[in-house]
Amino acid sequence: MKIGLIGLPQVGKKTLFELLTHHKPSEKEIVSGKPIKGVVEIKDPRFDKLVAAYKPKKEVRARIDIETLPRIEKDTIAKGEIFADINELDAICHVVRNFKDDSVYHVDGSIDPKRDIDFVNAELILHDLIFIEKRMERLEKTIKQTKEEAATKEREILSKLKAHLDKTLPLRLLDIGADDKKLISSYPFVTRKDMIVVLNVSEGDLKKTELLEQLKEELEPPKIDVMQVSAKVESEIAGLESEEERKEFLSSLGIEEPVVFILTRVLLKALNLISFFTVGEDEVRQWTIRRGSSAPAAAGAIHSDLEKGFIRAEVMKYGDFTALGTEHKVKEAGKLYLKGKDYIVEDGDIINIRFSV
Ligand SMILES: Nc1nc2c(ncn2[C@@H]2O[C@H](COP(=O)(O)OP(=O)(O)OP(=O)(O)O)[C@@H](O)[C@H]2O)c(=O)[nH]1
Ligand SMILES: [Mg+2]
Repeated sequence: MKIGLIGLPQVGKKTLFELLTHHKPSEKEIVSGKPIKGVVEIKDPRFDKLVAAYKPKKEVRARIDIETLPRIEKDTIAKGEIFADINELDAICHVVRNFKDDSVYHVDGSIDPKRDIDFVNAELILHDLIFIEKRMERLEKTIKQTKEEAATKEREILSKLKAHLDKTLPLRLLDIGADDKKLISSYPFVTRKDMIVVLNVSEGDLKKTELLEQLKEELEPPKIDVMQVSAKVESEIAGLESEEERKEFLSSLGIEEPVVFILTRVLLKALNLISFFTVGEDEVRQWTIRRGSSAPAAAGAIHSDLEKGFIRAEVMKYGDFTALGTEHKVKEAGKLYLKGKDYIVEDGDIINIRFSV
């Protein structure tokens, strides 16, 4: 899984990236004009509870790859470089500036999140449209020369997609049949990606949620999730030595949850991922899989041998575990379930895979 931070110049992409990954990009990385790569650890309070209960030798959080992409500008489409990178992503995080700071310039001279969101969305749609138009020109030629049936079929699908994009709607909203999906799977359509808007606000505005609520409502139809952070202040707090101090500062600013926790939730939802856990004295670990995955698929996320040799899964529900306190008590209560190949894993399952190789 890979997400990417995109946005206009000077909106806080790098600040947010550093905060999420604890990786400070080098000057070389910054000037390269290439995506800067990092890893973000999923923060989940359930994981911390399990670690407290098992006190394992090793604790491993689930991770998601994250990149910060070069800024989007008026001539970005013409240059076209960034879109190949966007195409590699599973989800796009659009960082939008809503902080006031006269020392940081804004390309359009004023702070207007809605305008910036519309601009970037329009650029993404335009990219997909231009791609389709070019592709259709080529198809027309092929059709004229060879009357190839596949080309005619492809033209038909593309004109359907084009009609949709012409209404300034992202392709993510279009139901595309399985066969058609296969046909277009190699095309770099960026508006098919899941999308999240991260509103970067001034620290004093964290408690103001009118704009956030308004954007949530407006961006629901195009299926874009919205969250609010103050990247700069959080990274300053993250730099403080003691946990105590960090907590105090966060709560004094009305930050109930650090951004990583919020982002974790929003991200997993956008990517349609759920978590399951493996536990023991040696290791407590969180894993992510697509919602709707079967127990053998979960086993496969751990190791391919576990999927191949899958016999059954022992499953504890996270809620049962916290309610009863120990694995032993869960078992006594008859709530350690044995599940077969058809079991669909649920969010929060604590799983032990029985297998033979
Ligand atoms: N006041 C304030 N400044 C911020 C905030 N977030 C980022 N900045 C500042 O804005 C400037 C740009 O931040 P970056 O994180 O480098 O932004 P970017 O989007 O990577 O910028 P480009 O790479 O130029 O597109 C820096 O001076 C940051 O310190 C914020 O929440 N509040
Ligand atoms: Mg940057």
